[in-house]
Amino acid sequence: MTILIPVFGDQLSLDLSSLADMDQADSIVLMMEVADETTYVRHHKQKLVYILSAMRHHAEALRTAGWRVEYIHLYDPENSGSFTGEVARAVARHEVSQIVVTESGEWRVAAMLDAWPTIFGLSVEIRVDTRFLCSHAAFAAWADSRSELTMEFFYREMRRKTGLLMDEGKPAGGRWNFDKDNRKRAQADLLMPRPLAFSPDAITRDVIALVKERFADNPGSLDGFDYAVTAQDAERQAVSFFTNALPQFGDFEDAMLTGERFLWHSILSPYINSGLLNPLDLCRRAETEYREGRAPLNSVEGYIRQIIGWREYVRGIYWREGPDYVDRNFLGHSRALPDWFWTGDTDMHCLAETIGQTLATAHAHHIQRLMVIGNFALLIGADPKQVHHWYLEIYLDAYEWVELPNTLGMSQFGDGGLLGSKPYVSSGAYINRMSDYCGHCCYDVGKRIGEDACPFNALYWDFLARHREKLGKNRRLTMPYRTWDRQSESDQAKTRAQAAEYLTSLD
Ligand code: FAD
Ligand code: DLZ
Ligand code: SF4
Repeated sequence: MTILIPVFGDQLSLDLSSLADMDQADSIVLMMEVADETTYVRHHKQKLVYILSAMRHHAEALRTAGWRVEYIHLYDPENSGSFTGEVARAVARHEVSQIVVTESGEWRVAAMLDAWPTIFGLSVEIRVDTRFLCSHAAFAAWADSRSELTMEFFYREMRRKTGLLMDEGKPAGGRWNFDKDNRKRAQADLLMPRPLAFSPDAITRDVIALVKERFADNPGSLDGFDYAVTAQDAERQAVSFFTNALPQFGDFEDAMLTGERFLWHSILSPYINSGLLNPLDLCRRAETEYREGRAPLNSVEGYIRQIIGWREYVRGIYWREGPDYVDRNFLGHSRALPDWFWTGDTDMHCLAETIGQTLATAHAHHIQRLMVIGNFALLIGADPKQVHHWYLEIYLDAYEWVELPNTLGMSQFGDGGLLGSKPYVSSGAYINRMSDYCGHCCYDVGKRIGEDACPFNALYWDFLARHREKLGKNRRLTMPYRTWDRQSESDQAKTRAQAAEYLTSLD
C-alpha cells in the first residue's frame, strides 16, 4: 500500500508539512502540470516559465533527497488537465491507502481537496502549511478578539511570537515601526544593486519552448527570462540582497526611477511564495545583518514588517473573508481597464514605465503596483474584479491568497476599508514626490485643467467628489474634502468636466 502525496506548484519546499515524518519507501510524491492551473487566468508568459521550470527542478531535488516522484508533464497525452483528474489516475495506477497533502493556497483548490475523500473513498489528511507563521486558526483567534483588524497590531503580535527585533520584551530601537524614515527620493546611481541574472538551463529552455508554442497569446514578453528556478539560485539572490541592497532598502522603499526596475528591493517574493525560500529564515538573517552592524534598523525593521506583518496579515484576511471576498465592490466600480494595460502603450510616463516593466519582467515593486497602476485603476473607477484578474495574471509572485487582498482590498478599496482605513488614491503630486517620472512626461504635473494637465489631478478630485456619500465621513479624508470645499463652484465644475472628458476618452 502506498501513501500519495500531491505537491502543488507553490509547495516547492523539501521541508513541506506533507513530507514531514513520511516513510519515503511507502510514499509517492505526485507533481502535476495541468491545464486548469495554467489557464485559470492568462498568466504572464514568464510566470508560466518560472512555475513550470521551478516545478521540474524541484522534482529533481525531491528525487535527490530520496523521494519517489511521479511527474506529469503538460504535454503527456493522458493528462486529464486537473489536479483531481491526475490524482484519480494515480489512485488507479497504485494501491493507494491514503492521501496526505499540505493545505492549498487558495479557495479554488481547497474546494477540490475537500471533495477528494468522497470522490476517491480514501482518507485525505490535509496538513497545515507550516511555512506560514500564523495558521488560519491562530489568525481567527487574533481577529475574533478585536473590532478592527489593524495590521500594525497584528505585526506586533508576530514580533512577540518570533522574538524578531525584540530586546527583553521591547522592540529594538524603542519603536515598533520606522516607516517615517523610509520615504526618501532616489537619485540615479551607477552603483545601484541589480538582482542576479540566471541563464536558462536545458530544463528552462524546454519550458520556454513549450510556453512559446502553447501560450503565444498570453500577455508579457519571454525575452531575457533570467529568474532563479532552483532553491540554490534563489538563495544566491537572497545573499546578494542582504549584501548589496538591504542596507538602503528602507530609505528608498517607496522610491521610483525611470529605467530602474528593482532599486533596493529584494526581488524574492516569487521564490518565497512558491517555496524555494523560507520567509522566517530570511527574516532571521535580516535581523543578523542589523545585530552585526551591517544594515540599519529602519531597513531591517521595514523588511521584516513586510514579511511577518503584511504577508501573514493579507493571508489571514484572505482565508477569513471567504471565497466571496472576490465579489466585493464597495464603490460600485465597473469600468473596463484600458487596452493599454496589456501593451503599456500610453502617453502617461508613469504608467508606460510601470506597466512596460511589468510586461517585460512580470515584476513591479510595491509602490509602483499601489500608487501608480492601482491608483490609476481606482481613480478611473475600474471594475475591481477585472483589476484583480490583471494583477493575478501579470506578476511572477501572484497567487490569489496574497494578490487578492492586496489588489481588491488594499489597492481598490473593494472591501470598504478592511485593509486600509482610506483608499490609496493620490493626485500626480505624490508620484512626482516619490519618482522622476513627471520630468519625462508630456503632461504637466502642476496643472489640473488643460490639454497638457496631468490626468491624475482632475481624476483625484473627481473621485473624491463622486464618492462623497461613501467616503465623506472618513476621518482620514477630512483634509482633502475641506480643500475641495474651499474651491469655487466654477473651479470644481471645471475639474469635474476635465475628469469627465478624460474618462470619456477611455471609453
Ligand atoms: P520587497 O520590497 O523586497 O519586500 C520584501 C518582502 O515582503 C517581499 O518579498 C514580500 O514577500 C513581502 N511583502 C511586501 N509587501 C507585501 C504585501 N503587501 N503583501 C504580501 N507580502 C508583501 N505580493 C506578492 O507576493 N504577490 C502578489 O500577487 C502581490 N500583489 C500585489 C498587488 C498589489 C496591488 C499591491 C499593492 C501589492 C502586491 N504585492 C504582492 C505586495 C508587494 O508588491 C510584493 O510583495 C513586492 O513588490 C515583491 O517584491 P520584492 O520581493 O522585491 O519585495
Ligand atoms: C500558477 C500555477 C501554474 C501556472 N501551473 C501549475 C501547474 O501546472 N501545476 C501546479 O501544481 N501548480 C501550478 N500553479 C500553481 C498553482 O496554481 C497553485 O499551487 C495552486 O494555487 C495551489 O493552491
Ligand atoms: Fe504620471 Fe502625471 Fe507625472 Fe505624467 S505628469 S508621469 S501622468 S503623474
